[in-house]
Amino acid sequence: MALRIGVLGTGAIGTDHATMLATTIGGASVAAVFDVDIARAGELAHRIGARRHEAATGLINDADVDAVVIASPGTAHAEQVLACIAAGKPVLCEKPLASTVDDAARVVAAEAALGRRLVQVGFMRRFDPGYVAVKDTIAAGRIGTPMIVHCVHRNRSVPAGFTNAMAMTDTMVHEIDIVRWLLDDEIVSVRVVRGRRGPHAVEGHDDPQLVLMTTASGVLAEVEVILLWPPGYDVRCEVVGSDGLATLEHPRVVSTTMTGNRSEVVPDGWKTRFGDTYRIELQAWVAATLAGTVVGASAWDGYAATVVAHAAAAAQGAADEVGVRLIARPPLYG
Ligand code: NAD
Ligand code: ISE
Repeated sequence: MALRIGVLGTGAIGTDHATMLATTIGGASVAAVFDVDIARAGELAHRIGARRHEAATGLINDADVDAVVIASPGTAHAEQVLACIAAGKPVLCEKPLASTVDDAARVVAAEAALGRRLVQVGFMRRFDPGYVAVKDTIAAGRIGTPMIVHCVHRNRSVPAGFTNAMAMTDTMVHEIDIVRWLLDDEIVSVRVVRGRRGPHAVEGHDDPQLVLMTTASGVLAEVEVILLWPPGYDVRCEVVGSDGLATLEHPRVVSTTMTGNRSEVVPDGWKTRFGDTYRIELQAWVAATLAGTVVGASAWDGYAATVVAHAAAAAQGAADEVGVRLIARPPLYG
């Protein structure tokens, strides 16, 4: 029988996830949706043949909902994940796990007290074929000892209301997770430097910013973050090892060669760049949930990323590096 899924939040990514779950993902059906924007939720519910709920808790506790996808804003995530844990329902929560370190720790504590994993955090890059190949290359020892990671995260735009801190907690948080995952290492300190403002920088944003993170084993991870870069959405990653390089290639659908010119399309945003990655992530989540297991980033990973992201936000205004302090990792997370 198909997994009956409830989707909380039917905005940009919630609509995409719900549509994919209803139409493309094997073993899945969308039973119900909820959004505080009732009209938006109703339109989606009608289009995909799901029911619309009046409240998030109603959807989570609905006996005809087996598992939940959370795609509401980050500030709503922790309470909704906690309600899923209380109801014993598997949940795929979009990043970030929580909007404060305390809330992320509450989620870890609740899941640890339950004694079994239910939470996957939507760090979809862990399912991206390119990032998986980089990880496999490192794990096979082909580049020797990893020493430095170079990352680039250039957004073409960010939504209205996006704050300077969100450059760390909403955008750079992807690099925090990917560095921890690629290296199987914790980040212990972070430093942020702002650069010369370009003509496109939004008022209140330090744009661009360079972030330098150090891991427990001493690897340096450097990230260029630009929130508004009109040429295109551009995500890069290169790991420098003692004996080689692992470089993430841009997924290329087509390149055109004309007289004297070769070109390829540049993605216009995360939907285009990672469209197939979200599909792979959702399929893996559904398959694992039906099998009674959990894959991908755990609540612990979501917690650790939140701690580092908030240290980075604190470092935006600091001259020195900011240290990262994690609580003890509960045995549930290995
Ligand atoms: P959005 O603003 O387009 O959509 C959010 C929706 O949630 C809106 O429709 C809003 O009305 C609704 N909402 C607000 N409060 C709610 C609540 N308490 N319960 C249910 N719904 C509520 O935002 P988005 O771009 O879709 O982002 C949603 C989440 O997904 C964010 O956490 C964001 O960081 C994450 N996201 C992740 C990726 C990724 O690459 N993994 C990409 C985009 C967004
Ligand atoms: C957005 O929420 C995402 O998660 C995208 O993957 C990221 O590139 C973007 O910066 C975020 O705002």
